[in-house]
Amino acid sequence: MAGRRGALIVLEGVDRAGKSTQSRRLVEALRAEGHQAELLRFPERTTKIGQLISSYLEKKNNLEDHTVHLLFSANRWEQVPLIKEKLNQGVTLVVDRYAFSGVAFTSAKENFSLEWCKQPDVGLPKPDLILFLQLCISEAAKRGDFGNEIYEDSSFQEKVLQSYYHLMKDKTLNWKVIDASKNIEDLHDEIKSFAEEALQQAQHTPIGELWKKN
Ligand code: NYM
Ligand code: MG
Repeated sequence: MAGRRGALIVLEGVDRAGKSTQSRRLVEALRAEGHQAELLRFPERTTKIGQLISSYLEKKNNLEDHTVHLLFSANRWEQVPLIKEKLNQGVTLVVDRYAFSGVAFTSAKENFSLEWCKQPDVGLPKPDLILFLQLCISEAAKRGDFGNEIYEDSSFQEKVLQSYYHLMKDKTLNWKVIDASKNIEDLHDEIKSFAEEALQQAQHTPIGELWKKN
């Protein structure tokens, strides 16, 4: 049908909550139902900015904390033309991390306020749905070792989780909290039904702007 846009669906959560697995599963399920759906992820490591971020995460080059925060944001902005084009073409985008990861991870560092961290991402396309895969850090740690990247340790992840809880108080956003300790299938079923609901609602609402007061 002409004019139908796709939905912008974001998965968030601490490392090892299952975001990547569930994002892929959701795209497959939506396609199987005949929807157009594509997967995006942030950081998108393939661009020039993404390569800088990737080598920072791999501890191959150090970057000043504000600088890396702005690079993560720039890495989202560089995809905005594509995001808008796809949504307007009717493609639903399932996004593995978005601005909420940006804020949660940087604000877990000393001397970074939530407000400062949000600013560079103000005005990004607003997600129609944010699925928060909730898992406590001790459970996440049981899923095997965290990797070798920067931020991958339990005490930092605990701070990240607290930052997410602050972000979730924002009732202008459509957060759905999901118990990520469930098995993969049950989690998938729950995520799929929230996604279907968001797809319906997106048809009747224009693409919004994240964190804009209006
Ligand atoms: N991360 C991710 C940030 O610190 N800021 C951001 O804006 C984004 C999108 O990158 N530990 C962090 C969270 C992860 C790390 O993500 C890499 P992944 O999903 O492991 O590739
Ligand atoms: Mg990771």
